[in-house]
Amino acid sequence: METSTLEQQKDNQAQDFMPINGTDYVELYVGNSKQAAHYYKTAFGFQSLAYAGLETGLKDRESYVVVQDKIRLVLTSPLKSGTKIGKHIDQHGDGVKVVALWVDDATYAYETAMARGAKSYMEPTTEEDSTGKVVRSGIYTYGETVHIFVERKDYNGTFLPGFKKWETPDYNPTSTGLMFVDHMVGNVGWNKMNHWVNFYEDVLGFKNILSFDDDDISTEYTALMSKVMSNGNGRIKFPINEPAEGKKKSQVEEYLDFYEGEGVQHIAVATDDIITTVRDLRSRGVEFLRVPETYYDAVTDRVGKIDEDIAPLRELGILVDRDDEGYLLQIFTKPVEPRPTMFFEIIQRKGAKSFGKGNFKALFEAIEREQEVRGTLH
Ligand code: TYF
Ligand code: FE
Repeated sequence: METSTLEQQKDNQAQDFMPINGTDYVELYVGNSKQAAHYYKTAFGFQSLAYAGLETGLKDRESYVVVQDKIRLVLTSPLKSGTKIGKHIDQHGDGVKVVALWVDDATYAYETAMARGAKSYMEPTTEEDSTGKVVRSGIYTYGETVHIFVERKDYNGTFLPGFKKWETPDYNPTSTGLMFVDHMVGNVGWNKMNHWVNFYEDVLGFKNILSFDDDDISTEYTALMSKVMSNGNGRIKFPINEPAEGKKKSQVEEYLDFYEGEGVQHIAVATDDIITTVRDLRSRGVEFLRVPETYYDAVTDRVGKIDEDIAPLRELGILVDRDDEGYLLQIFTKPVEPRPTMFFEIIQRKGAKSFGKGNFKALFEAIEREQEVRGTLH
């Protein structure tokens, strides 16, 4: 007997040995956390949330936490030389260290992942303050990136114990409409994609929901391969990219060179009004990649009728793609640090569960034009 999609979904969730509620926070190690927090407030519309550093008794590091709807970014810098954080920044530049996952039981998550072959980053640790307790534990993923499991069911504080509320009554830029992390992409080394696909399957119980080979995603010059991993309830989606041989250096290879290792390539954040969000972000100085005008001459033929007018999409450089279930709108920022490494994607899904395969060629050609300007396309 055939099982319906709904039954299948229930079945998948019943078998899910690693239930995850969503992304808890993303921590970036950066050269100047105070200024980075200002940038994410000013340019991206995040709000001040929490602080830990000298004023809370820390001696070696300082973190600012900013929030926008369900998205929490932690910006962390060292307060002295010779720290692990400082070494991370020296090797990689600013970048994502922690992709934290919200779970109901961080001890169970850790023990299960460890029994299934994970490498430990942090044993289950309980931290408390007057509002309750949080249990955190952590495992390594690709490169020096880690997943921290966060159990906060018995906690009522602002962010985590050890942080105090960060109040900035004189400066609170408005939101730009960013709502939650839709997906986060990892760039891994040559022929390492399947290794990390197996890691997410074996250790965390994720499933491979989509695959792109170098024929799907090759331009005249560069190529890459990608597999999208999803947890049981679909709230966590991690595409994994590896470089493929092309005539010139692929964007994944450029990333690996400049990041000096594997790491997070982009953070895709969801909005429910991409035209307003992108117009706002641009007015605040966020820089986006652009595809040629001719992209818009062919867009209606390719995706059919959509709710939005083409004119503002063309004006702002927003891309559109369709799959069996609906369509999506997306756009990519330029890298947000000096090295051509991490960037953001803004995405609005209107039914589509895919990742914009129909845009890959135009997008990757736009990335190549940036590589050309940097002198790294050879
Ligand atoms: O997450 C994705 O798969 C899409 C497409 O360098 C993509 O956003 C893939 C690779 C890349 C940029 C975008
Ligand atoms: Fe993406």
